[in-house]
Amino acid sequence: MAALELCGVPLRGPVLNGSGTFDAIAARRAFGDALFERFPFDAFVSKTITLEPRQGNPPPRLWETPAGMINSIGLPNRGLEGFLACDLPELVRLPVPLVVSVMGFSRDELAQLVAAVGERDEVAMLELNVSCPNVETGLVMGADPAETALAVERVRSETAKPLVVKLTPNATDPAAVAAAAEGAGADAVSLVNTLKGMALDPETGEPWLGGRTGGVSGPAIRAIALEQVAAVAGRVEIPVIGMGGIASGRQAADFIDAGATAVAIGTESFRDPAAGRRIAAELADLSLSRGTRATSSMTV
Ligand code: RRO
Repeated sequence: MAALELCGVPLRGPVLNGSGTFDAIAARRAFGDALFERFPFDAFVSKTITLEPRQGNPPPRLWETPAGMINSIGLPNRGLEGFLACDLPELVRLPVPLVVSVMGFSRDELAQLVAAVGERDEVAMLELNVSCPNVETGLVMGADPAETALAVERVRSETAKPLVVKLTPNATDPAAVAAAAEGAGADAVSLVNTLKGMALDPETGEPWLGGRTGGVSGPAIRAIALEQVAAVAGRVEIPVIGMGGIASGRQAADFIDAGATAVAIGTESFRDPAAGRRIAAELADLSLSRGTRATSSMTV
């Protein structure tokens, strides 16, 4: 029996991955069927795809910070056709529901992606990534409530599948953006994407990252993420998927106490690819010891 439902999709537990932080296809190659037997997450969120293929940003793409990292990956992906032909057939073999993350450079592009991905039976939900910090235009739809509402309104009629809007912490008022997404028909919101950041090469004083700036993630941003999750959960009725530096069951429980229905693990999976399972087990132990935590039989 499913432990919870998220937007009507039964999940065996509340621990997801953050988009782009776990390469399930490479992990399957490395670990074989053992990956399926002990899959680290209760639903799998794909790396964000775009309409056209992208190379991503020039290297270097990562910088380690105290208790975190900065990435400037720049959305490398095969594009919609390549994803449907090459990645989707691999991802459907995963033993958990599949969430496909999409990002468009315009509302029409986003709508095209949502229509094409949404019609595939293998896809349980879609994530609208309106919050990537590493695009060359510098424009982030999700920084503005009105832009976010227009994007969600534009794509809403393209699919009956649940739409999860991924929010940026780089907004003046993330709760206002969440409310705008909800008003336009989003079924859930997830947050936080990464905080905009920068590192300089100590030798040259020039930006270290090939994309000059990047997105900060990991424990360094957890307190900020927790506050934003609490603010958003206090403002919307739809489920909230909370993430930002979660590295233990105790920390996952904090996000649930702050109002999240589910949590996602991101940077911690780079350190330990099995972190999702460990954190889920720690969270379940905490739930049992408390007896009442809402992860055992929740329907949203
Ligand atoms: O690919 C990236 O550089 C990236 C994406 Br799409 C995102 O949503 N968040 C992030 O930190 N990096």
